[in-house]
Amino acid sequence: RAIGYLDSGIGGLSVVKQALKQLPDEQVYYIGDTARMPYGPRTSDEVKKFTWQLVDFLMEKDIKLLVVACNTATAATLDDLIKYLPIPVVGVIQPGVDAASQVTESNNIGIIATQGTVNSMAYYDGLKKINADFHVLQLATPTLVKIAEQPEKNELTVNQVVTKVLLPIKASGIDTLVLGCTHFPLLAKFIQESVGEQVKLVDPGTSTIAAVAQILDDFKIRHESTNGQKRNLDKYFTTGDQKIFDLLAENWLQISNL
Ligand code: DGN
Repeated sequence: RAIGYLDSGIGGLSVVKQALKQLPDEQVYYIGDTARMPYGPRTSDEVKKFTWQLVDFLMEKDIKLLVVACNTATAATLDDLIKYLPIPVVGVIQPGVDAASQVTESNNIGIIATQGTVNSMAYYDGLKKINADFHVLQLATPTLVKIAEQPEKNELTVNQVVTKVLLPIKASGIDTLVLGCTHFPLLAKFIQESVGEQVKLVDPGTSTIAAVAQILDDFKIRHESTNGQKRNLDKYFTTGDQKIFDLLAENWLQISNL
């Protein structure tokens, strides 16, 4: 049985990328709701409704574990999913919180995310719970989601936009920046250039997949090793244009013939 991943679009592929590295023997079923992205500006109820539709789609395919590879959907829906689904469910926020709390040395942590995630205060509250001395700066950066979804990217333009959007982060003196939207690792190179080398970037996808690995072992549902030869069984679905999606996914995951 496969592990199911969902996102509002292609962002969750940044989590899948970590899965292909850390769990090469696990089959991937992915659904991106590209037709209805972005989720960031939507109400929490609307995000919940859409997320459950994606979940139902994946559950029909008999997945053994669900990764909510979208921060906005995690913030709005994770508690319900854990409560009502008969399989293990992993979101991206708590693993991101844990990773950031371990990376920071100055206790000054920045979060870039969608408006929905920022409004939920999930990162802020999670970090404060670990250490009340953490200073947490949150910034909603919806423009970056749109750039990440663009099939053709002009590097110079992307660089200029990212630099401008992240000016407040650069000026804030944080030492750790959480990429609190799964779309952002796709822009990591530009983000790192904009905020400077002294800021460490945290991709919650990495620790999310480490959490998934732990659950697979705890529930004894990890696949036996096939040396990563199962890639042809993976399936990528989108509610939007399949050709554009495949192009972006192939590029990002560096898999040909999706
Ligand atoms: N990739 C999603 C997230 O991690 O929040 C949301 C992107 C969007 O739909 N705005």
